[in-house]
Amino acid sequence: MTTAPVGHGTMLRKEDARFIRGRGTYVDDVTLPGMLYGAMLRSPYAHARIASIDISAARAHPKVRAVLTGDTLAGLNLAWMPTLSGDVQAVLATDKVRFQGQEVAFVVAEDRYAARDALELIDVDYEPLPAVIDARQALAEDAPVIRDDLEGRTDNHIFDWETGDKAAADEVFATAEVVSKQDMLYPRVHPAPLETCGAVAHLDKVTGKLTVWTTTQAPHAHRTLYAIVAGLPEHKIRIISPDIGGGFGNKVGIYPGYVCAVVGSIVTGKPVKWMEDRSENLMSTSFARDYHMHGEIASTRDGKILGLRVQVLADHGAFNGTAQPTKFPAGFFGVFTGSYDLTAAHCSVTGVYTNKAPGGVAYACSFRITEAVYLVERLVDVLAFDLGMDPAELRRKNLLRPEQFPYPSRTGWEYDSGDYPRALETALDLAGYAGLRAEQREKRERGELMGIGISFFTEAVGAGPRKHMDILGLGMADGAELRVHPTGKAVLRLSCQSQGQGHETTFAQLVAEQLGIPPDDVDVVHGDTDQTPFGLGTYGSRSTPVSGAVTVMVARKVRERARIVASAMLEVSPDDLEWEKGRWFVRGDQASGRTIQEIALAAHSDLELPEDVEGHLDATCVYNPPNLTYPFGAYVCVVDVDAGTGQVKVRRFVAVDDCGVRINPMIVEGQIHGGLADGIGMALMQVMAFDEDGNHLGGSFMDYLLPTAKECPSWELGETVTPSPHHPIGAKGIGESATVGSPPAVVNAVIDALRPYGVRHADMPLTPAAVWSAVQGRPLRT
Ligand code: MCN
Ligand code: CUN
Repeated sequence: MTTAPVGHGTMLRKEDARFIRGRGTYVDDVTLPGMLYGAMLRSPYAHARIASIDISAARAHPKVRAVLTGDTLAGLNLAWMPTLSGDVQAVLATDKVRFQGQEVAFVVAEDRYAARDALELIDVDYEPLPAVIDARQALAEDAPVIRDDLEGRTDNHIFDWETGDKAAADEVFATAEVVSKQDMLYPRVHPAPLETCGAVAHLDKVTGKLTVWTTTQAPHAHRTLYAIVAGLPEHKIRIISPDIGGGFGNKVGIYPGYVCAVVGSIVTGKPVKWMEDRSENLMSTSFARDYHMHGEIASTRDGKILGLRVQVLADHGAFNGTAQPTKFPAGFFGVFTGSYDLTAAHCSVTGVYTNKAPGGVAYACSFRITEAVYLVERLVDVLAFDLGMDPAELRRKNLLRPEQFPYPSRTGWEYDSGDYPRALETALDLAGYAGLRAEQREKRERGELMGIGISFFTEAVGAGPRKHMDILGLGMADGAELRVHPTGKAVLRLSCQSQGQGHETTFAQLVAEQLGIPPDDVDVVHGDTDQTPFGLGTYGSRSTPVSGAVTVMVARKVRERARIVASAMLEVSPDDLEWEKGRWFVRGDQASGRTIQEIALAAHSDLELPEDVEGHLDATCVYNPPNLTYPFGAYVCVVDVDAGTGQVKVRRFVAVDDCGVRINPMIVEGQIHGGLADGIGMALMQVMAFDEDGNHLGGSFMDYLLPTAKECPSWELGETVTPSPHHPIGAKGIGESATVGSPPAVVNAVIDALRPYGVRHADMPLTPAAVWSAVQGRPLRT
């Protein structure tokens, strides 16, 4: 491994010094004097009316300090809170419970064990109601109405949304030589970070300031939401996001437990910690996907793809709590035309309520691009199946060509840059595609099942632009502040928030590259609203596209300030100075330079500066991106399937990613490794399943399976580099690419393996039972 002392390039992660020694500070490590502990009582029913709640016995417990119910909160006008999608969600249920695991009462006690014990003393009288579990039944005439709290509500419909040109798509389909159709489900899954969600809330009665240490990917957005919900001014609220043990989208929203910890602190006058356990995390926090999709693809007989038509039924659970920009109720599903050159496309999405946990994005989703990529990549393979064509050949024929960029998509997106054929060829070469097909032919003759799956994806990451994208009215921009100390050491303050992505390293590298100082001389501060500039945080792989851009800009601003100081030092006009990494020098006189460290010190000295120049190098910036960045990639997966047991073994996985310029290649590869493992998890083993009464069947890691090293091959990575034309260093996001791109590659490989049985499609997760059923011609329905 090489180490680059300055600038971009692989260097070990600074934060690992504390993480691998167990020295991180996570929310549950925060301990305050006099701190109390909260525990949440949750509904055992998916749908039930609450007749009464008796908390007298819990209150009488000697260690209990407070018991909150929906009624207590209603008195404070806090029983309901706004969701990120403009709906409301019960903090503690007042009228009904609407999913199993919903929050009903909150106990604050002197220790965790007493708080848990006291939950058992609460007596809730439930009147069970029929539950809506299957989204396909949600709009039935006789379906129970879940959200009768909303005025005038007589059904479970949330929204209808469409994109593309319906008339143009219908015309293409009416005349197309070939139309292939497929229903498919992207099952409900969960981001399942190792650290569950929690908060320590402390309202200081003297200063009136509320401090919340909490698991959040977006501290500033959370602060504004607390301000709105609690009616406190923002400067009286401080959100601290300490080390985060994985987010994967799970920590974007605000959960009832956080609000209860805050109210618990207000009521008791003490700090209150609430930390959910694994089952609570899996059962009640943001799920992901749950998209029932019907896709149609039109093409010529020789495989020129002409159009796509898609209908989606989106299961949003009991409260519409999905996190995505306001104008996009289906997230960025609108990029479902993927990486292909086609004539017309149309899609409609209908969102419905069901008696399941709220949420809807999360799990490295790029705002629903995961679902979109899965849909189009399965459809292309279904078309290849119907045409009897090689799936690599079919993609080759239809991928966008480099000269089409910037490419205006059929659904209104502008792909910034790409060289798709090169990425595909690189992946096929690395995989040895022709050789694999030859091996597969031989194996098939011997009756062995081997499959080769390809996927090609395009993502749109880095939300803003602000004029198109906001969350609850907050435009999607980010700030950065760079302070340079007299000795030339620097502090970068950011609005985004690492959950394991290595920001303390890569953002230091960005500054180091711009200023020509060692990355170790740059301290990165994030995750504390009192110490960082406003911005919308980390999700949708937006940190590099947005915060990364503003970091480069603020460092360049510092460099320009340094130029003015250097010109005073050297007694020449700033125009006569030239920059070389780490120093300004007089053009034509290399020896004349001043290093950035010398300049920083001079800026704080008695050096005479032009009147309009303050005496330091510090700068701030806000960045409102002009467009998203569009990373892409080509994946090839090779599987062996045991026909007798239905067991799938992923034997090889080749991933060629293009995220433009890479700041730290090692970190980028780590992001890709993680995402590829996610893909194996979703494709082969993960689903949040429910029985017909709405009982959650995946409340532990015994039932909801995470992939381990045993299920993963040794990843084979390749790369191409197509810079983003509008990002200051040409970087695009990478944090979700592999999670987005890998599930269809795995599924396509398994379906390819099952070709001798005539299998054309089967839904994820392709567990041994699902594979076996598909082989029997009776695909499982989740
Ligand atoms: N990077 C780089 N060069 C690039 C692009 C990125 O060196 N061209 C680096 C970045 O500087 C950063 C990392 O790679 O250190 C990821 O960057 P980016 O793609 O900008 O993604 P974010 O930092 O915004 O991270 C969010 C993304 C999301 S949305 C999910 S979900 C997810 C993911 O990151 N959650 C993760 N990866 C995760 N990785 C870990 N370990 N933990 C999570 O919770
Ligand atoms: Cu959608 S999961 Mo990530 O954007 O935090």
